[in-house]
Amino acid sequence: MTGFSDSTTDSAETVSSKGTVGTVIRSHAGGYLVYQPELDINLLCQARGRLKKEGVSIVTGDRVTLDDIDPEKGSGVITSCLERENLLSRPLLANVDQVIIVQAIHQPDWIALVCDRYLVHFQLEVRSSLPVLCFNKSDLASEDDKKTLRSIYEPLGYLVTIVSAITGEGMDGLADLLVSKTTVFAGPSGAGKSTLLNRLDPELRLKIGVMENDFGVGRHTTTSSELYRISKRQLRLLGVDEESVAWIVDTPGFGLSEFKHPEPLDVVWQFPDLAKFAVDCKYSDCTHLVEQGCNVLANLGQIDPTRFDNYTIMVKESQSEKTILRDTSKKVESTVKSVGGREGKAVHVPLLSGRYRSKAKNTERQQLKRSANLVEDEEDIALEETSDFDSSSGSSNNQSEET
Ligand SMILES: Nc1nc2c(ncn2[C@@H]2O[C@H](COP(=O)(O)OP(=O)(O)OP(=O)(O)O)[C@@H](O)[C@H]2O)c(=O)[nH]1
Ligand SMILES: [Mg+2]
Ligand SMILES: [Zn+2]
Repeated sequence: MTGFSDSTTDSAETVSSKGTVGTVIRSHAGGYLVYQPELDINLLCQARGRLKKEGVSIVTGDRVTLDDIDPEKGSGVITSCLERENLLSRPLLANVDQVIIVQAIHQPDWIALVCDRYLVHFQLEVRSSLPVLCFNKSDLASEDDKKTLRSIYEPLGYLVTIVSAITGEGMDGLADLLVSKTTVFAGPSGAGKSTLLNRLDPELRLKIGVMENDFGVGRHTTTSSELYRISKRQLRLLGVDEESVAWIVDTPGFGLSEFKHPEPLDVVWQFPDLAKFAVDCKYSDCTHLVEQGCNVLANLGQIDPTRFDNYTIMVKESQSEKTILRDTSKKVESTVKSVGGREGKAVHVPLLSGRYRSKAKNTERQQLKRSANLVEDEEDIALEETSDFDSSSGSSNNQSEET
């Protein structure tokens, strides 16, 4: 891991000049920890006052220019933030090269819908690279389980890697994927993300969850995000021969409300197995769920039924999210009304607040409808998100709110 180097005064003078670049590896109240590669040093930095005044936000992963570096004190000043390649919303993180979605094969059992939710989310968040699928706890899995997982996702174009953080199976292949990149490890709580990262570099000493029961449902052991550097030495131990480092980020599992939804008509483009038929669908506004003559429905025989079910659930969720947003914006509009004639002569006056008038029947009805929809949706989700290895594991896991 990164340590303070024994830099000389010469190098201190060199880096004092404007334009030295570093990477923010952690931000916290009152400052930023910035890695400066030429000095191989972590610096505790403040943002220049001007940046604060201009409201420039700096987040973990940002590349920043530095001034007034003092290697002895380990301090510096951030003078500007370089343009970002991308920005993840959760965790708030800039310049991510790839996302590895980690799921346990068992304990907790792998769930196809959860897997598809993570795929769609990160395809939307990081458009420059397809997520990698990493199935962990191979020590608990049968050869059939592993074959099943490969047979579902490899034909869709995803890279599938099967590992065990406990036995070390597949870890060298995983390390190869990280070279010279910034990689986010995401996935359900209890999948073993932190354990995997500790196996990649034992010096990280990330906190690991203690499994509650035999089905091992985790409870968000990881709560904040930071960029960690895996050293050349550690990568060499894992069989990587390139002279390079890797940056990795551990993240906590998502709650259901944290997944991103595309517009209902765009969900299909996040499912490559459906998209290849959707491009030839003759309707421009087709959800590919019910329409007569839809080209996706005409080719259902070639689509994995579980994937199609998951697609259906996500379109419906996206539709109901849109309805809620529309209802909310109608409510905002209806707080102003236009009085006093047509064209330009009308004035807009705020409506009396709810306190001063009786509740409109319509609003009440909408609110009731909305809560009924939500309850129905949540029940559907809870019912649907059960293990997809039921037959092999002999167990059935209800999906908890936090995945
Ligand atoms: N059998 C087995 N257990 C594992 C493996 N990897 C992790 N575990 C166990 O799974 C549990 C959860 O591991 P964590 O690394 O905390 O999981 P996480 O994905 O980081 O969870 P959150 O931080 O809550 O999102 C721990 O008890 C680990 O010991 C593995 O390869 N095999
Ligand atoms: Mg963790
Ligand atoms: Zn269609």
